[in-house]
Amino acid sequence: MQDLPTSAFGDDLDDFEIEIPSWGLGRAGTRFETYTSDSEPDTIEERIEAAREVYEYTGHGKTVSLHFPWDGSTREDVEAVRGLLETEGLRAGAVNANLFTMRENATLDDRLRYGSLISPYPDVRDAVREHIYECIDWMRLLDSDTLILWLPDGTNSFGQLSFFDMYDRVADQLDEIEDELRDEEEVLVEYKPFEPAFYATAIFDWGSALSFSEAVGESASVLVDTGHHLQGANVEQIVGYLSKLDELGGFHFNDSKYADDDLVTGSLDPAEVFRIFTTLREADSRGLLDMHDVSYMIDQAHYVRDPTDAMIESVENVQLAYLRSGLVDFEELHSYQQDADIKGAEAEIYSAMRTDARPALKEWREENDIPTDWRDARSE
Ligand SMILES: [Mn+2]
Repeated sequence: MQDLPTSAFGDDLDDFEIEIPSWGLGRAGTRFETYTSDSEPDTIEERIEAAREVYEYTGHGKTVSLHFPWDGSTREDVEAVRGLLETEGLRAGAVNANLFTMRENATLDDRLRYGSLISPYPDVRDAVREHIYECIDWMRLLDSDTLILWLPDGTNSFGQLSFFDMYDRVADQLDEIEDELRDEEEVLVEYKPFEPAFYATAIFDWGSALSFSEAVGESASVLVDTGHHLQGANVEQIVGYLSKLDELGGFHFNDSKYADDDLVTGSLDPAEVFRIFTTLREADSRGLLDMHDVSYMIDQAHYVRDPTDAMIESVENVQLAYLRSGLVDFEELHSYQQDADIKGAEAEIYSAMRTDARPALKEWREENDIPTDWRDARSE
């Protein structure tokens, strides 16, 4: 088969952007141990340098998603982060408020084990909201317009907390937080079925996230983290329905086998990434959304692989799936569907999915002076 040129795939890699998470460039741990060495980024300076490397080798990832207080705990720290990004030719992406780490103050102490916004302690809830307001302030300092909230909130037994209080506390406080945002700013509500709580999670699936994002207002939409689903969940269908409802705000890409495994995106199921992008392109072709307005991010943690290598590979897998999805002809597909021609519809999908997009990606890299073989270059 002849290699297809980039133009055959829609030629829009230039319009595509994906954010790199600062936290994903450091060494991750398991619940047993964190095997650190001197080789991986440790400080925020080193993580931002690593992000620049990802950008150099992939042509994407110019924006870095930040996590506070991991990336800083004062306004001065955030100003320093801003300077570091500028020095490396990068910019800030979404700001993530960390609602699960204890701070050196009397309020955000070990009572956080009972949750953040659903805490039974009013002073804890207030202090958590104050941290979120601080993150909104830092988001502006960084010229970012996106706040991401993932609540580490839930319970470990039926009866620990009323579902009704749980719902009301989340809804009321998200509403207050949304009121702080300006028109051009947005908050993405992320869901996850379990962990750290193992009985009931406050925002446990796309339906609950959707109910909160609809309740709190225009600035809120849902963030889909591919690893935040129970086994067998049809993520692309969730993407389709959220697009239809104009409630799809963004993505966290990663791959998983069992749960929130945070493996290299597309390493186990590259077809899922293809199906997600194909659904987004169809939504775009139907005028439901502009697929380039969706926030794409990688969210991974690596305790075996070199985190920077793993991040580059993830971006590459996303680029390949994105390109392949550009080959689907939705008019053709739709006409097969209308005729109940399943064989024709599947052939249209398989033809795109099985096309090797690597030559086109190589061509795009050459055109943009991006090294075409990072595997060799990084091992030198
Ligand atoms: Mn995530």
